[in-house]
Amino acid sequence: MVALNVVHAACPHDCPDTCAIAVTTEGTCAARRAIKVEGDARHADTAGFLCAKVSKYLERVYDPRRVLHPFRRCGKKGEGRFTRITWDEAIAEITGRWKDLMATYGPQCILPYSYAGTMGLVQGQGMDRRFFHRMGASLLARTICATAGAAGYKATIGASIGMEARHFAESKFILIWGSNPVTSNVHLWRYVLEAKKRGARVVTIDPYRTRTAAASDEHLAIIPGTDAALALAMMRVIVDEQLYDADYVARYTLGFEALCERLQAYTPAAVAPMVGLDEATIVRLARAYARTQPSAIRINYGLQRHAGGGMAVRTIACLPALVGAWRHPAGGILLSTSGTFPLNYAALERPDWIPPGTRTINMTRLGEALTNRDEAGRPAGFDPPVMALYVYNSNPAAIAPDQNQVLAGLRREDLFTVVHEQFFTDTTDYADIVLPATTQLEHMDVVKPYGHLSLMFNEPAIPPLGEAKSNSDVFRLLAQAMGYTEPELQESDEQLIRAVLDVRHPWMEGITFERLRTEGYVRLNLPSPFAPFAEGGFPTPSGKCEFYSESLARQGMDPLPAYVPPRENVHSNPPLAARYPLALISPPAHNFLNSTFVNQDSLRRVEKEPIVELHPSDAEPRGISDGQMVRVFNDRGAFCVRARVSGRIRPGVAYAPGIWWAKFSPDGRNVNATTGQALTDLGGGATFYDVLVEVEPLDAQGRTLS
Ligand SMILES: Nc1nc2c(c(=O)[nH]1)N[C@H]1C(S)=C(S)[C@@H](COP(=O)(O)OP(=O)(O)OC[C@H]3O[C@@H](n4cnc5c(=O)[nH]c(N)nc54)[C@H](O)[C@@H]3O)O[C@H]1N2
Ligand SMILES: Nc1nc2c(c(=O)[nH]1)N[C@H]1C(S)=C(S)[C@@H](COP(=O)(O)OP(=O)(O)OC[C@H]3O[C@@H](n4cnc5c(=O)[nH]c(N)nc54)[C@H](O)[C@@H]3O)O[C@H]1N2
Ligand code: SF4
Ligand SMILES: [Mo]
Repeated sequence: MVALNVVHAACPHDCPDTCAIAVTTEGTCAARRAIKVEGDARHADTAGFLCAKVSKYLERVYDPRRVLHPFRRCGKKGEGRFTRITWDEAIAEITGRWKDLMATYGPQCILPYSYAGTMGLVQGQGMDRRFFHRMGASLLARTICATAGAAGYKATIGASIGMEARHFAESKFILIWGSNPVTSNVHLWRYVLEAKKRGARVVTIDPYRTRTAAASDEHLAIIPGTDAALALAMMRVIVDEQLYDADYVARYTLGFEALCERLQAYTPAAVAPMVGLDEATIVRLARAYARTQPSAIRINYGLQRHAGGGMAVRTIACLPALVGAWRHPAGGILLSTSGTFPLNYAALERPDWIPPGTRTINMTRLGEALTNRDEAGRPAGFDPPVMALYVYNSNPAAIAPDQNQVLAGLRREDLFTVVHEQFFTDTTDYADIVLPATTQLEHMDVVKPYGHLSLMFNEPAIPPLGEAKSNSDVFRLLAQAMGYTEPELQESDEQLIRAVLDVRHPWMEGITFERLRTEGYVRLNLPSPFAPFAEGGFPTPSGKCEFYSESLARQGMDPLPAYVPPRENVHSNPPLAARYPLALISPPAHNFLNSTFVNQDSLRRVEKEPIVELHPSDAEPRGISDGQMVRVFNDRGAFCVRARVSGRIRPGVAYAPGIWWAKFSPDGRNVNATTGQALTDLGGGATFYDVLVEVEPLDAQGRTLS
């Protein structure tokens, strides 16, 4: 009889849901094979179902095109031609090259580059951090996704703590703001549907009629990057019409008078043309939001990928305190739950090993760092220059902004690039050495979610395929070969997990390695229902919800909520808009997860091909018809895709869902050929959706018609 076994796993992907997974295996020891991956029905929040992507996980794990051995480049950079080598050769070559470079340039010429290929604490931010800190490599500011919103939210609320997802089911009014949960947070959407069944009203604010917007009671198609102006006008109505909760404001907020002063400039009439909604709609929205308690806001990252993204999140985060929504567990706002987990990151990552004075390079500006040129082509002053890049958990050739500059950097003959990957991605094409990485089924981890409140254990279900090694295993080997003798660089995955759990905090009491491993996941010791700020207690310096932020003032920033317009927008930059009139946004495609899964045939078949969607009023004057090939371009670059013409996108906006690999794109470029390296106002974040472009039709031979 075949031995079947079920192990507890956790989805490692960059998705707020962090599903509890049950993996069924058959066979024993080295012959163990996974035969089923399904949702673990015991977990309350993820409810036993997985999204379309991860329910087909076995296709990914057992894909014959996986990287299963180390390889050395034999073609030109960008060609992706390799010959197989042994692990010993790979480790010796990498550490040999690093030692030589360090002798000439010092350790800061080495740049680690990683993001959220896995969100596991061990494989995502454990031994890698220890290793590079010990080495004294350049530090990487991991800003590509969430830092603007996190900084804005922190200024108002104090930390990434908000409503518990499950309480959305009892909300009476739900504002989905810059978020597309049907695609990117489906287990929250389940609770929204429950609320809707009980009579709640759901309003979605999004320039595109997403699946979420289409399923809402109302869709407000705002001009991208103008959300803070809308929130300020809503506050103005709420204050003018005395719809605010005066008692909550008096007890638990700071700076109400100053806020009222600030709101003077933001009448609904003044704001309406900026945001592209009517005055009456803004007034109606403000009244409904304030009067229908408990009201909940799901704010997500779509609206913070603009020049004023930090301030936009800060401003919207003021709303629930103004109307007293926090009094109820089903009222408030949810951005991310990540600040609710009081883990011991210092023990995990050993920041105390960072040599004083080590520089930090912002990952959003990878193109600039690799070419040592700013966007205008002037010397960028990186001293020492970046001479070696070690990429893991990321696919920068596809996902980083200003793709042309990134690729120019990756093509440098004198840049030594190592990429540790599960697949031959756009980035491995530029690698000198490619190393094979394990998948979540092949390594141990603990995953901290950002959409719910349980810590999740991931038991390895099967042994590594081929010669694949986990991130932590590779760093242990690299440490040995570099001659680093610290025992902390040889600790096991289990020891890393024990280190991060080693905290004295009431919310973590009793949450041990043993318990996580046995139970699969454990919810933090928080009261249920969880109403974090029902009686104030905000984790800000004042302990209150800060309409006025002294800490922003001290950084020389505006201490009050404000509207910081997009950099590239018809009102803020008319000369640029005259040349490039369309605002381009590129949110996630439904069946991909960033650039992950694009190479999985079953999922790519559903997405078909890269597209740009235009409103008929923008397509017609350009002679673009539905299904025609077009070129999307600005001063930074261009990409060619098929046009889709529909009323789902608001006029003046172009929608190009991502993140396609260049390899699967008609002209070897994706949307990031047009995005830029400019940063957000707070948090040094990326501004992927703050982009102006023009779109022109192509003829059947792919030539421009003009
Ligand atoms: N299926 C799937 N799920 C995912 C991902 C994926 O790639 N695919 N990615 C994961 C990751 S890394 C992240 S960060 C999250 C992202 O998930 P979300 O935060 O939901 O982010 P986006 O899809 O970037 O943006 C959400 C919506 O904001 C809209 N939007 C764009 N600009 C603006 C604006 O200025 N104002 C307003 N109000 N709306 C705007 C977009 O049209 C989009 O529909 O999802 C995660 N989940
Ligand atoms: N135009 C545009 N660009 C965007 C965005 C957008 O909305 N529009 N979104 C941005 C956002 S929000 C994000 S978060 C970033 C995402 O950028 P990335 O974090 O780079 O995400 P992925 O594209 O999913 O690539 C992750 C890679 O890690 C690999 N991987 C997975 N697990 C492991 C492992 O255990 N070990 C190793 N070594 N590798 C592993 C996967 O195979 C995959 O190729 O993209 C950003 N780029
Ligand atoms: S990607 Fe998100 S929804 Fe899909 S299985 Fe993973 S955590 Fe769940
Ligand atoms: Mo992200």
